[in-house]
Amino acid sequence: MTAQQFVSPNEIRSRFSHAMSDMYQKEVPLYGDLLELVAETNRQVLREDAALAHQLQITGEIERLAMERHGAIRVGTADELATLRRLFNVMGMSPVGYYDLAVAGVPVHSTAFRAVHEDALQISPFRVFTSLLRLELIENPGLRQLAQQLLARRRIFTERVLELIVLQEVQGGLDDSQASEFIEQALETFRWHNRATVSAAEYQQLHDQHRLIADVVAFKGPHINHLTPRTLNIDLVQQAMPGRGITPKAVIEGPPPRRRPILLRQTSFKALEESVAFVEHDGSSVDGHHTARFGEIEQRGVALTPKGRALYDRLLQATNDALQAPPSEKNAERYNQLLAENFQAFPDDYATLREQQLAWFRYFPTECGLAAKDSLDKHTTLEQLIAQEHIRFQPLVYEDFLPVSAAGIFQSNLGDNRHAQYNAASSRAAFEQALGAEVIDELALYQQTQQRSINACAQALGLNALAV
Ligand code: OOG
Ligand code: NI
Repeated sequence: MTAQQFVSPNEIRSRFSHAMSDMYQKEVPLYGDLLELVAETNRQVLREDAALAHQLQITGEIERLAMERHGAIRVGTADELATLRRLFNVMGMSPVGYYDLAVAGVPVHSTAFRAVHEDALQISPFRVFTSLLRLELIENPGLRQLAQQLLARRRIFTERVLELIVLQEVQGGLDDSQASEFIEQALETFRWHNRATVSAAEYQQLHDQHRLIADVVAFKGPHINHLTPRTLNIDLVQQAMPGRGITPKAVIEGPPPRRRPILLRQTSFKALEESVAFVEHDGSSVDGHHTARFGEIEQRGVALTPKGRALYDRLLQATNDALQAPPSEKNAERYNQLLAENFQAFPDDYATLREQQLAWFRYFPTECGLAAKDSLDKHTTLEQLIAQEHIRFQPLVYEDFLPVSAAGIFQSNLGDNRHAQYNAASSRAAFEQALGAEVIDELALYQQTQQRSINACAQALGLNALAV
């Protein structure tokens, strides 16, 4: 078979992302309502903010906006995680970033599977936040053993999807009918099962240790627990949610509202209580319920350099220190006020963010730059070209996640007010060993994208090279 007959991984990802969204809309109709609300709000924002519409046109983000979403899953073993890595690789998704959530009281560590090149992200920015349960953090040895046994018994992948993954690895791709079958089979792993694999008493034990543990261990597979569309104005959507019968969490995670958004702001509605059947040891069923699946929205802003990220982390930490308690309904107002005050120290215009090297940007030649191409001084610098308006810059959108925000999302949806403390050290090496690969450093990806845009400017303007 020749490469021409293979469906590109980008197309498989794009098709899979749609199939996943269709499945989740059927499983959780409130997600469909949220999609509608976000689409309406995005249309309104684009109508009212011509500058933003123009910016998104230049970067191409406008074309991917409606299809932009992330999902989240949780797995229990190294084998499951390593096979997921191979499954996502078929769709051109690689593990990017390491997130340790134990420090925030959630016994998992995570990565995000996503496309890495801006051209691939443009075709489908679909990402999956994937967490591995840290069984070693279960204190009770009997319970740890029960969890291990349950996980060792289950098979979260269909036989056929495993064959198709191998086929893809051997052939180097999948043809159209194999790709369709792969999508259908891969979807099965993420489907909701309302029949638990444990008895009601076992479920209760797992649940009492940590609700998350019950969610990972007591079911047949890693059901997708939310899918998140991207909004251009999260405050508007948050305000409109109650009118649609959707109750949002108390505070929006991430930075405060700004003229120029940075990183990522997220909010969600509480997980739904769903009917499940427990399976007793005599084979009979017992009715019960489980809460795990929810809806989330996010607003993405410019990606930050290490220097910008350090400033972000510092201001967020200062806010939390001043609040002296986890953000909740009770202190939401004070939290928002403290957050806004602290973040006054973060420049809020793109020119300053760029000059101070706090954020990443993409550079584009302007019409007048292209027109002046033949008369440009070969030794001209990027800064001079910007000053002459021969090159302009646009924010490079953040494609990743934030550990403190992720922990906040986890906690609010687990209804977990206990805020457990885990002292175990962050274990990126152990995570990578389970994954069977190293995670990619997201900062290197932003730097490469920025540099490619500068190289493209140099080429379009007939210059040798340009430095930042
Ligand atoms: C993942 C929670 C984190 C995000 O967007 O930061 C998350 C989970 O609940 O499994 O989805
Ligand atoms: Ni999420």
